[in-house]
Amino acid sequence: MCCRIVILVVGTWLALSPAISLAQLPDGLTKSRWAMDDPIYSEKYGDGAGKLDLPGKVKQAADARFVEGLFGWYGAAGISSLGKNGNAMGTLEAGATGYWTSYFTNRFGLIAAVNDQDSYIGGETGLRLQTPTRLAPFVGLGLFAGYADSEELADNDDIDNDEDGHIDEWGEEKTRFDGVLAAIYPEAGVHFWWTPRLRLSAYARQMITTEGRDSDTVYFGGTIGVFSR
Ligand SMILES: [Ca+2]
Ligand SMILES: [Ca+2]
Repeated sequence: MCCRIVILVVGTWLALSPAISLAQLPDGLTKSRWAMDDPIYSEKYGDGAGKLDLPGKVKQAADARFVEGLFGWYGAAGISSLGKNGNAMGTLEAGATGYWTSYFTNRFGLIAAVNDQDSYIGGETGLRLQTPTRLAPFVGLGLFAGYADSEELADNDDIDNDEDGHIDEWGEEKTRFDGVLAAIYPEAGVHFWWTPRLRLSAYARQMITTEGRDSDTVYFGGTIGVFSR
């Protein structure tokens, strides 16, 4: 139990620390040239579209091709049912990602998932294809690999499993190691560039697990990514 609390606290901090950067309004609320803080974008749109040039204004409001070469850290929170018991688990992810081109990213991270019965900890990696735009739908493929354990009743084994000085007291539990659990997933979602360096994402994944089709599950998540060049 103590281990789970540590996972939760550390994970929550990792996932939420980029959120502090959100304490500003999205860029370009009143102007279509939304990414003038980025040198590549500002060079391209230094002159800007004319007042009556609607297609030009739409283009400069949507264009996010400057993200090529950006590198970022992300924190994510989600919900899934990765454990053996099949109940909903809260998940946290944290890792690093980068733009190889304006429309292609990959990432490496860590994931932890817990509920009151199960816990799961592992690594994750994935690839995504997106439109090079400020609001950017994406599709991706990813992989989780880690190990799962769960709590089970141990009130009849003559062992003081929780070391509280009482053997087999009412409701005593022990941790059972459930083994390695991996999943591959296709995913779909959408990114929104809050600023030229801060990206929000929401997505759904269809988890195809090594535990068989009965254990397959859907995973919903949201991410904050902070980028630099
Ligand atoms: Ca005990
Ligand atoms: Ca016991």
